[in-house]
Amino acid sequence: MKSNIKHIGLFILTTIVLSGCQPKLEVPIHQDLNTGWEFKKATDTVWYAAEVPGNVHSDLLSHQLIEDPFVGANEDDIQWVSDTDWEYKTSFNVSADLLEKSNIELDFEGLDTYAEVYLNDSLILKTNNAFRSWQVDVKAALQPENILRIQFESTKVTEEKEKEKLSYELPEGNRVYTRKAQFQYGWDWGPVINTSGIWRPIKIRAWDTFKINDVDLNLEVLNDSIASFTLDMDVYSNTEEVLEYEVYVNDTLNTSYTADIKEQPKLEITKPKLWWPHNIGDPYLYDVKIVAKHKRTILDTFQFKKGIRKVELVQEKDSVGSSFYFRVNDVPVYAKGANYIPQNSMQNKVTDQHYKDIIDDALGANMNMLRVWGGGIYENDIFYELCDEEGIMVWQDFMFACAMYPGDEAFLKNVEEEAIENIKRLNHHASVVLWCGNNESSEGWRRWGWQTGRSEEEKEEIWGNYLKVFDSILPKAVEQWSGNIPYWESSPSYGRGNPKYELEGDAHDWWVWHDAYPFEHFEERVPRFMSEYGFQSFPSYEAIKYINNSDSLDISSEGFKNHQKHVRGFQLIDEYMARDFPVPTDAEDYVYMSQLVQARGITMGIEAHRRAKPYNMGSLYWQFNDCWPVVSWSGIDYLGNWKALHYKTRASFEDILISSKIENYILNTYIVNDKLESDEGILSIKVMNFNGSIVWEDSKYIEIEANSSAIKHQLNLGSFQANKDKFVVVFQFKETTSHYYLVKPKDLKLEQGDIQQKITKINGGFSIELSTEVHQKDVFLYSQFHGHFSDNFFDLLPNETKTIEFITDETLINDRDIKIKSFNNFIR
Ligand code: BMA
Repeated sequence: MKSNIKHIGLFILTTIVLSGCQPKLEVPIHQDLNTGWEFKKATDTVWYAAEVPGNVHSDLLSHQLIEDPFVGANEDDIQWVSDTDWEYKTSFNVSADLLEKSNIELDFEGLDTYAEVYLNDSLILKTNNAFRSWQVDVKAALQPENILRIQFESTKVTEEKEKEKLSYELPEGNRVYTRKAQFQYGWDWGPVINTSGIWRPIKIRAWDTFKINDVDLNLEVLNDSIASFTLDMDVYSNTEEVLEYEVYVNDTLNTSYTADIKEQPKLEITKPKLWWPHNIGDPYLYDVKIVAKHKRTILDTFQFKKGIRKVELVQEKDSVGSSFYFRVNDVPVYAKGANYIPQNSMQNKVTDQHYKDIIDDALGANMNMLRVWGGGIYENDIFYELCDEEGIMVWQDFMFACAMYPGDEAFLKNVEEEAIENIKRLNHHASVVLWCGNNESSEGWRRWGWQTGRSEEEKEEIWGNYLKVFDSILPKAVEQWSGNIPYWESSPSYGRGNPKYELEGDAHDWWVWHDAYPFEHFEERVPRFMSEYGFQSFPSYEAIKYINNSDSLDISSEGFKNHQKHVRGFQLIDEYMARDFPVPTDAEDYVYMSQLVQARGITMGIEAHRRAKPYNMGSLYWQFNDCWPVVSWSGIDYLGNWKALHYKTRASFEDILISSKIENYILNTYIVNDKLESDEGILSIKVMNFNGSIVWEDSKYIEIEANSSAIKHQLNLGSFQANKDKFVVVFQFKETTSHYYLVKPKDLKLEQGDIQQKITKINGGFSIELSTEVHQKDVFLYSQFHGHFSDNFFDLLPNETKTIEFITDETLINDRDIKIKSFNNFIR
C-alpha cells in the first residue's frame, strides 16, 4: 500500500514536470460538416437523409427513389435526375471557443457544380467548377446554431446560356462549358450519369492570428551526399511577433529559423535516399513536419511525405526524330502501365479499400505507371499517396478530353484557378511525373472532321482558344507551381495521319479496334511512346450477372446491350475473334473467348513495344479499369475481377521478358531487361508436342545487359513447318518462362484430356492443385463465389503440377464450386 502511494506521488510529480515542458497549443480548430445532411428536389417539400460527400444519384438510390443505374437499361430512366435542380441542407452547432476565433472560414473541397450556398439564409458563395475548392469567410455570419443550405442547378441551364453566346457549336457537345468530369456526359465505355452534389468534404477552419495554408519543398541540388530544397511557406499571419519555424525530417529536427530571415529558408538532407519507380528501386518517402511557434506556443503544424527524385521528360533529337522517355534520377525508365479512369460514376462509392486494391492490381501486373486520363477527375489524395508509397509513376492529364473548349475570359480564369489549385495539391507527390494538357483534343481538331464547314475566322478563334489554354495558361501554371515536373500539351502529340506518328512524341494506336486493323499492326508501327491502344472484351460472369440483376449470363438482351457503349463494339469483338479464334455460340464460352482475344492483341502490343526498347520507352494500354459493369477495353472490371488481359499483362510486363517473333522464317527470341543490373544464365528452348514429348531442344548461356532489349536466340523454323500446328515452343530463363505458338490459336491441333484438381482449405481461401496429361492452353478457373485467383488463363504443361490460390471469404466450397475451362475444349 505504502509503495503504491509513493508511485502515485511520483506519477503526479512527473506529470506536473512534463506538462510544464510541453509547449502550449493554439493551433487552428477544424470541424467537419459531413453529417446531418438532407436533400430534396428543389421544388419539393419532403427531405430525405443524404450522404456527404456524395451525390444526388447515390442518395436517390439509397432511398430506392431510383433503380440502380448500373443494372440493365435503368440508365435511360434516370436522366431526369440531371435535368432537375436539387437542394441539400444540414444544421450544425459550433462551440463558443470556435466562435471567438478572429478568423472563421468554411472550406468546400468540391461542389458539383453550379451551386448557391446559403449560411443561415444569406448567400455566401456561388460556384461553377467541380474541380476547385472554395473558401469563404464566415466570421460575421456564423452563429452558435446554423443552417447550411446548398442549391444545385442542373448543368444544362448554364450550358445552354453559354452556348447561346457563341455563333458556332464547339465539338463535342455542351459538356465543354462545364468544368466537371467529362465522362459523366457519356463515353464509349461509360453511362450518362451527370451527378450533382457535395462530392468532397466540407470543413470549418477557425484561427486567431496564424495558419499554415501550404508548404512546398523545391529541389535545388541533388547528389549522393545532399538533397537541398528551398522551403516555400504559404501562411496566413497577422501577428507582429517574429515566429519561429522548426522543420523535422523523420521526427528529427533538421533545421529551424525565424520568420524575419532575409533569404529563403533551406532544408538539407544528407545522404538522401531516393524515390524510385517500384521495379527499379525502393520508393523511399521521408516524413516532413513543419512546426510554427511563438515562444512556447505552437501556432500550427503541417505534415506530409516527401519522395526525393528528379524527373525529366527526355526528347533528344536522333537520326529519325526525337526520343520520348522519362528519366528518373538520371536513369531512363521504361513506362509500363495503363490508362486509369474514375472507379465509379458515383465517386462517393469509391472507398479507401478500392484505392488500395486498384494500386495493388497495378503492382500485381508489374506496372510502374498509370495515366490519369483527362475525361475523369483529378484524383483524391489517397490515390497519389498510394502511388507515392508503391512507386507507381503518374502521368497526370488536366481534365480536358476529346473536345474544343471555350475561350472567354471567365472560362479561362476559371481554368487557371483550377490548374493552380490542383498543381499545388499534387506537387507534394513524388509519383506525379508529368502534367499533360488534354486527351486527344488537338488530334480531334486535326483529324476528326471538326473543322469541316467552318469559316477561317471561326477556325482561327477555336484554335486560338485552344492555344490560350494548352499552350499558355496550363504550361505557365505548371512552370510556376510545380517545380520540376514536365508539361506535355496533348496526348497524343501526333495523330495517326501524321508522318511523325512513330518518330517523335507519344502516340495512340487506334488503327487496331477503331479501324479494324489486325493486331499484328502493333508490331509494324511502333512509336516512341505508346500512351493508348486497346481492345474490348466482356467483363466477368459476376459483372454480367450484376447487369442482368439475376444469375443469367444473357448477353443479348436490350438491358445488357446498354452496357456496350461503342456503336460497333459487339461487331468488332466478333470480327477479331473470327480472325484468330473459334467463335463459340454459348454465352459463357463467348465471354471467355472475348477475353482471350483482347489479351492476345494487347500483349502482342506490349511485347512489340518492349522489344523495341530503347526506341520505344513506354506502353500504356487503354484501359486499366471500369466505372460501371460494362463491355469495355478494361483489364479489370467494375467489380475488381481481373480479365485474361490483366493476368497476361503480368507476364508481358515482367522486368525480364522473353518475347519471340517470327521474322523471315526465323524465330527471333528477345530478352528484355528493365532492371538496372545485368544478368546471365542459361536460356533453354524446347519444342514440345501437345502430349509433352520434346521434339527438339537447345540451351545456351546468355548475358543480358542492364536496361536493354536484344535478340538472344534464333531458331530456323524450316524443319518444323510441317507440324507447326502441333507444337509449342517453351522458353525458360531462370524464373521466367514463355510459350510461343507457331500458328493462330484457332489453327492449333490441341489434344483432348482432363485437368485434375485437388482443393484444400488454406488461410484466407483455398489452394487448388492442377495437373494434366496433355498440354492445356489458357486454363481458366472460375466460381460463382466472389474471390481472386492468384493465377488464371495460364498454360498447363503435361505432367506438371501447378498450384493456384483462390482468395475468398466464402467457406461453403466443394470441388464443384470451382469450375475449369481450357482452350482445348474449343478445338474439335
Ligand atoms: C481513347 C480514349 C477515350 C476512348 C478510347 C476508346 O482515345 O482517350 O476517349 O474511350 O479511346 O475509344
